[in-house]
Amino acid sequence: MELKLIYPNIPFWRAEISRLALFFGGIEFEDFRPSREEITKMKSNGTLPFGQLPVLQVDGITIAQTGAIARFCGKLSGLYPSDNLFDAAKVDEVIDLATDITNQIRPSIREKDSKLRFKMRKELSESILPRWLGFLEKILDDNGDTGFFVGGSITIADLAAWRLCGWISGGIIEGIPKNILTTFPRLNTHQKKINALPKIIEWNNKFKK
Ligand SMILES: N[C@@H](CCC(=O)N[C@@H](CS)C(=O)NCC(=O)O)C(=O)O
Repeated sequence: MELKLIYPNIPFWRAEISRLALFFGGIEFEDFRPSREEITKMKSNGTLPFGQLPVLQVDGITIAQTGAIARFCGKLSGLYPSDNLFDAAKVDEVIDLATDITNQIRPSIREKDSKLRFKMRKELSESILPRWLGFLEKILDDNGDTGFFVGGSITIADLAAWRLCGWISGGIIEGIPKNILTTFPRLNTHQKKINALPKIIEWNNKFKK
């Protein structure tokens, strides 16, 4: 099976979840990271069914939507529960939550007026994100001391939440403090746990500048 995953050269969770799932599973794929010009071209020549990225091409046939791609890659790599409907649904829940949280932040990224943007980021930091991150914290809490979001081992839910929280607390979204996770002990520990996985270290080293 020939796999080509298409997303810009940034470690955003929407693409990293699938890139990493394939990497963890030792599954070969083309990690195509198009330039702006290439994206514009793909938007106009029909390569992107919904005009959005990521997309995954499987033997030349396109799958769009982050969750669909992630589940496909997770099933291939053994990072998506294959024999437990409940666990599979709980993994989906985390991925959908990551989408909801991203959608809370998105309007502030699109806002051109810096004053307004700052105001939006203040509200995100002080009330919106603490509330939504609290939902992620609760899922970890409900899963006991495994340290994972679902079941007793890593799934694509952990990859999604890890990269999402890494983005939110990474200091790159101006106005959102780096210490935003400190009041969420389970999420904090989860970040450290995933960061320390040998496969994650190996992956990060590949892209170190
Ligand atoms: N529903 C889509 C949303 C994907 C999405 O918003 N992708 C952004 C990049 S992170 C994009 O392609 N934006 C360009 C656009 O919407 O024109 C998914 O789940 O994959």
